[in-house]
Amino acid sequence: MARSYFGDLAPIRYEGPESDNDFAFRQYDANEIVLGRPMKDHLRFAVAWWHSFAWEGGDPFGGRSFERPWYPQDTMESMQQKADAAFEMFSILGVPYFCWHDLDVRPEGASFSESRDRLDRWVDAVLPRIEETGVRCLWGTANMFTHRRWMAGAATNPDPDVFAYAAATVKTCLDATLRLGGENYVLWGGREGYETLLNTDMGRERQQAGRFLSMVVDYARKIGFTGQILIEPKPQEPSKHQYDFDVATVYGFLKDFGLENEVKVNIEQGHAILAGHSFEHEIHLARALGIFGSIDMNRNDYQSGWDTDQFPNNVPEVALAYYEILKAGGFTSGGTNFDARVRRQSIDPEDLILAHVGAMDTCAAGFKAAARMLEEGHLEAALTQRYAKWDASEAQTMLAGDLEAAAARVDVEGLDPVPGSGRQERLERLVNRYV
Ligand code: XUL
Ligand code: CO
Repeated sequence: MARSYFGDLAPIRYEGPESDNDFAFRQYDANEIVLGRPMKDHLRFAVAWWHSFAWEGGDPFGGRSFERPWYPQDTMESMQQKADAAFEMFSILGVPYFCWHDLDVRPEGASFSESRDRLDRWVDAVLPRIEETGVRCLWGTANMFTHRRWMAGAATNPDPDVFAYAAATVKTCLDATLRLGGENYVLWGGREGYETLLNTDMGRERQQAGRFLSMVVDYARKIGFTGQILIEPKPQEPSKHQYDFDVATVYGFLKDFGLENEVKVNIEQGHAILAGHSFEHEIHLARALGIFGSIDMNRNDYQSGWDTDQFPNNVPEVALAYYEILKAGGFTSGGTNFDARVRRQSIDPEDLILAHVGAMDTCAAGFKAAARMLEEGHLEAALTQRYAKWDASEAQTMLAGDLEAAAARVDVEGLDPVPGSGRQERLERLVNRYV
C-alpha cells in the first residue's frame, strides 16, 4: 500500500467563484463545456515531474530547502516513493497528464546500461499506475544539461563521444516515451549554445544540431512513435547564448534542415520573456508558421531577468496566450504543462497542491475569457477590416506580380494612400471587457 504524502487529501472539486475553500477550484470546472468541448480537453493540464518532485529547493546561494521523504534521490526505492507521491498528487488535482526527464524519475546508474535499465524499471512501475488512474504522459524528454558530461553541449559538443552519448540518451528516452504512450517528445537544449565565441565554431555546431535532430526524427518514425516532436526555444540560461533562441530562430533552423513539417515548438512563457517577446507573440508566430505544438505555462519575475518558473497567476496574460492557441485551432497532442515550481520557502506538501490549483484556476479563467473573445468575434472583425483591401483581386494580382507592375499602379491609378487608425486603445479596452 502506497504511503500518503499529501495526508489523504480529498480530490479537489469545483465549487465556483464564491467558494472560500482553498482546496477547491473557483474557475476550473473540468467538465464545463466551452466552445463545444469540456474544458479539460481544451486545457490538457500536465504536471512537471522535475519541479514538483525532483527539484529540492536549491538556488545559486543555498542548497536544498525541502524535506521530502524520497530524499536523497539516489536509490530505486526513492524512485518508487517519488512515483507514488506523484500519482497521488495527479489524482488529487485531477490533471490528465504529466511530463518528465529521465533524471527526474530515476537516479543515474554507474554505467549507461544501468541508467537505461533503471529508466525501464521506472516505466514498468508507472505503467500500472497509468492504467489505474488514467493519468497519461504528455511528453518525455532527456536531461542533457545537469551532468558535467554535457557542460559543452550534447549534440553540439566539440567531442563526438558526447554526441554518441546524447544519441543513446535520446534513443532511450524516446523508447520510454513510446512505451508510456506519450503524446509528444520534447528537446530543450539548455547547453546547446556557448559561453564564449573564443572557443566556439557556431557553423559547425549548428550542423551537428541539424544532423542530430534529423536522426531523432528518423528514429522516432522508425519505432512507430506518432506523437509530435517539439523543440523548446530559450535564448539563454544556462548557456550565455542558446541556438534555439526563439520561435523565429527555430523555424529558420528547421527550414535549413528540411524539418519544418516534422518538428514543432513547445513554447514557454518565461522563455518568451527572456527572448524579449511576449508569450502571445511566440504562440502567434508559431501559429503563422504552422509549427505550434504545446506550451510550458509559467511566469517570470519581470524585475529579476531570470527564468524564475513561477506558477501563472496573471489572468489577462494567460487569456491572450489562449486566444492565440484557440486561433491556432487549439491543442492537438500538445497541452498546458506547468513548468513551474513553488518558491523555496513553500516547503509544505500542501504548497504543491495549492500552487497547481491556483494555476489551473488562472488558466481556466484566461481560457474562458479567450473563448468569449473568439466567440464574440470583435477582435477578429477588427482584424478582417484592417486587412480588407488585400482581399481585392487587384491586390492579390499585385502580390503575385513583379516590382515594376506594383510600382506602375502609383502612376496609372494616381495612388495617394490615406492612412487609417490602428485603433490600439479601442482594442485594448475591448480586451478588458473579457478579462
Ligand atoms: C528549462 C525548461 C526545461 C524544459 C524541459 O528552462 O524549460 O525544463 O521544459 O527540458
Ligand atoms: Co520548459
